[in-house]
Amino acid sequence: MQILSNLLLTLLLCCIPGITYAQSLSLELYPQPQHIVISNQQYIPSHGYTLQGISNPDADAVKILKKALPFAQSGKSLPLEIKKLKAKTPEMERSGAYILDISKKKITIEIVDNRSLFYAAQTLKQLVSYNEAGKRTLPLCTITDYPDVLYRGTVEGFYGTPWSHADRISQLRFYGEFKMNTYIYGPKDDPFHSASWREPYPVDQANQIKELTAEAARNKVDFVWAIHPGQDIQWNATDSSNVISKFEQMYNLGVRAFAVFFDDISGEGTNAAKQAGLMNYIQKEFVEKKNDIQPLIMCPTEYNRAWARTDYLDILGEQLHPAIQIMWTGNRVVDDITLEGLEWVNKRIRRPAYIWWNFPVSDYCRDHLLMGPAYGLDTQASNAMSGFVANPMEHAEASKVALFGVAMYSWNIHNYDPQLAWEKACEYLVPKASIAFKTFCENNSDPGPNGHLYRREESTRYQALADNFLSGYRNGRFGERDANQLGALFAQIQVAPELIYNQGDNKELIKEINPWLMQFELLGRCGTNALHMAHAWYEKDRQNTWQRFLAVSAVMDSMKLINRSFNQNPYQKGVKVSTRVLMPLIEGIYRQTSRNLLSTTETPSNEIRVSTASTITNVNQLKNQPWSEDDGLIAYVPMLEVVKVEPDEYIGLGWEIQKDAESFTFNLPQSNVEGRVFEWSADGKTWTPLSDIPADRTKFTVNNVDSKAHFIRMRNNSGKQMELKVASFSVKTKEV
Ligand code: 14T
Repeated sequence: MQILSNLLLTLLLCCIPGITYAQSLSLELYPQPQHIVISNQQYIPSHGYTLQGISNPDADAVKILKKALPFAQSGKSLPLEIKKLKAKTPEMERSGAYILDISKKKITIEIVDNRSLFYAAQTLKQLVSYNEAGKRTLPLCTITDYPDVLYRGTVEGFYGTPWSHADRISQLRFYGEFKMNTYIYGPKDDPFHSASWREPYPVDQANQIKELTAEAARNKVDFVWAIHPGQDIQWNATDSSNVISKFEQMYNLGVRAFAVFFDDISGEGTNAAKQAGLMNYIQKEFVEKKNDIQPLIMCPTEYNRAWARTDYLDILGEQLHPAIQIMWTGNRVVDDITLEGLEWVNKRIRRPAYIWWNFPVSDYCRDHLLMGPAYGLDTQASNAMSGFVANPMEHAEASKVALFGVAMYSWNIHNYDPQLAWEKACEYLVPKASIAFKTFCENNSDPGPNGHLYRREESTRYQALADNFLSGYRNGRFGERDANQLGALFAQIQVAPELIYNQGDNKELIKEINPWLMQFELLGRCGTNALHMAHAWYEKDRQNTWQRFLAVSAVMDSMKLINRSFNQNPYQKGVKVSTRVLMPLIEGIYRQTSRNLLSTTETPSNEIRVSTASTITNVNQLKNQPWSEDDGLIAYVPMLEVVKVEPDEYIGLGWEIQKDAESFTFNLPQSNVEGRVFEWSADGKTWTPLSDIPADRTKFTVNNVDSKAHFIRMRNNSGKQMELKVASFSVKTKEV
């Protein structure tokens, strides 16, 4: 009925001269409103406006309105009427829904709540433009708008350096501007959230949280404070009241929304019935008693489909109070979001899942930036989720590129266009050098190989070009047209950082991405030299080829230096740019040229020394886990997650014949070390126990490993499942 009458209205309006129905796209509103009826007329208000209608309209919204519109000081004025919205559909009853009508005689805003007025004001702000005479103009239109998803925003849930106070303030304002209403506070490395969850915050940090709740309220964002107690919680009355007293402290600081996270833990804390019991207790003893608190949120232990192998989710579905929301990352820890996957989990948890999207979080690929579009989100899923929050990078400003997309998606799902959102985000963040910034972002979006097997498109516009050019060059040709296009690209890349530095608008952003900007400039230089080098070789100019070869080598050395000097975290050290298409292209040209120069007859495969070190394991969860080799140290890349090792499964490393092990180090935090054996082997078939490892240590170094050893492993010999974390597992080797 509603659709029909909308249609009729639209048809009717189309018949009136001068009034047409247009796609909201032509209005350039972000996020895109649900329904717009617009005339092609711009209107210059003849007088200032005066507020009418409901008393005490939201002060933050009024502030925005007063900035956007001319307001009457005295004398003649136009009415800006604010009234209660009489909803005809359930969507229009949602918090934040509004109708904004601009006619020549008045502006009317119909609202559900304060958030509605605030959002209507944000939309109005975007509608105002200025004519040549500098006068404010407005389009005559009616906008009927509501969010597709009830809770939209972010979860600061990553490992690594938590966001700064200033970062968070800036985020909250950004969310308000683009109609996101949720910020879940849960940085893994805040001790008062996780490791020391029972302790109250010290005064200075408590004050900052108080400021954040106030800033959140001004931007109509729910500040959700999360606790992560699962690693050492005791299922008894003392710890139940410990959680409540911590929540009380947070309540007194202004927090009105709460979450409990049970992710990435092992042992007793993972019990579904106990978790549900605690959540229901909080619901009854805290939420229902206060009655000004938002619905509780929990992050389950089995928070993605790949890990949901037991009846854990069914127990939650049955026992958890229906008002409590359950978070979910999708089919895997880091993955796209599909309707099918949502329907699968919703059936089990008996409620629509609250999506925790692990993008653009980069705590598993810390040497990369994820600056690409937020894509891979099902546009048919609007009724299948209660919330959609994204876990960002520790780089707060840089995360806004993806978060802008999250705001667009969660407000208006079926009209979501990831590419458009990405472009608008770049223009919004770096308005004076948006082209340079887009160049930076489109070539820095893939995480590289990682344990989650999650990859993103990068440099896709140049993929075919790069492949063609390189295969031609390997076959003795020089694709001139391809080279010209690639040359133009590398020139653009080289100047992009300079343009971004000079526009000076967003200092914080520049600070965060500076090492990658430096690297990106070098990439441009390196690419240009590589193309010149290839051309010189093709022209049979050996001397010039050598000269360019040395130039490329020098730039590559500079890149290595940056890689070794900045972002030296213990996980994925360094600074990598454009690793998917452009860096491999340059390396390919370089390698081919070095073959060309060193010997014109030699077959290529001989001179690349491939390391034969590798991980050896039959634990499924570890099979994709990358390892690193640096200065003779062969190591698992440290992992954050709990690994389950079944009886007779093992974790190990192997290395090549030319190397001897000097020492072996492990750090495997685990609840139970019983039945664990460490073994070495020369051939990977017969194994000998490593003596002198104390039975109770989870951390140890063995200094005299047998020189015949080429494999070392830890095997579960207990007959029971074992849980541990791979904080380190490494062998120090030397060449023999
Ligand atoms: F709670 C969750 F929904 C969740 O995603 N937890 C963590 C999260 O804090 C982290 O930022 C994210 C991305 O690395 O992944 C989750 O934790 C993991 C999971 C893994 F499988 C960390 C490392 C892993 F290998």
